[in-house]
Amino acid sequence: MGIVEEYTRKMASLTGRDIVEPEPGVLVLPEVQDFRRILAIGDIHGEYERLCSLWAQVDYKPDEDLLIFLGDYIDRGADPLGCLQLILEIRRLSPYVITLSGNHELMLREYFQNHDIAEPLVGDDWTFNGGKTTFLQLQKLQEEEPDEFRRIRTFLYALPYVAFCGPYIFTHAGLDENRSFVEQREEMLWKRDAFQTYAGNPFLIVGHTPVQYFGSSYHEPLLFKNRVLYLDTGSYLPDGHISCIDIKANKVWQSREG
Ligand SMILES: [Mn+2]
Repeated sequence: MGIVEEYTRKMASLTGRDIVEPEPGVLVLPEVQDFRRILAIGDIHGEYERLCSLWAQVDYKPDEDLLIFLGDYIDRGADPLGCLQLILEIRRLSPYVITLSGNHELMLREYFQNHDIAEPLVGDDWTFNGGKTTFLQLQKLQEEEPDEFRRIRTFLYALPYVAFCGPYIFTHAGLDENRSFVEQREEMLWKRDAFQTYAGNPFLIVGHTPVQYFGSSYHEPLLFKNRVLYLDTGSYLPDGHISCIDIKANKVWQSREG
């Protein structure tokens, strides 16, 4: 059974305000009417100043809002650790702050399958894709504040891959609605072609592929006819932003220059 059919059925049997994890990596969230706003934030990539300038505008209300981070908190920008610590602070405010994994968090986890934080940095896919600053910040943290390092590490290893919420699906990069979760678990963090291949139901919200990929003049979240919304607005690009959308009201906030 495909992922959409399977979890649409599971959602139908849910009651109350529980968050259910029917299998590791999959979250089924309460219905949309339980929240005033459904907020999603796209790729961040270590851009701490931009994240702060976005967050200052959102006016997040822990008792009323559902907030979903779409992954890629680390790598490329100057302060990935600052981003992780701010996201952890925000997460403490409510159980309805969801932090999905991006492919960069996946690359980090794969790196540490073969390498140790206490040893010198080794070149691999992750470190060549912007992971160097992340590694060096984490290495310093491990030396100076081992408890804080463990808190961050625990966070990075416990990120779900996809969240279902009523008529919406949130994941980092894309999905194939006809395949099961296990058949596409990692691919969902890398896929770029959902704007061509996705059948359109439920509404799919992704990051990963900067809107600038579709044309250099794009800076705002991009909605395709097949109901896939691309929310990565090039966080680390010179003219890029980090974006937050309220899906219900179709309102967008973006980071200011910083
Ligand atoms: Mn990505």
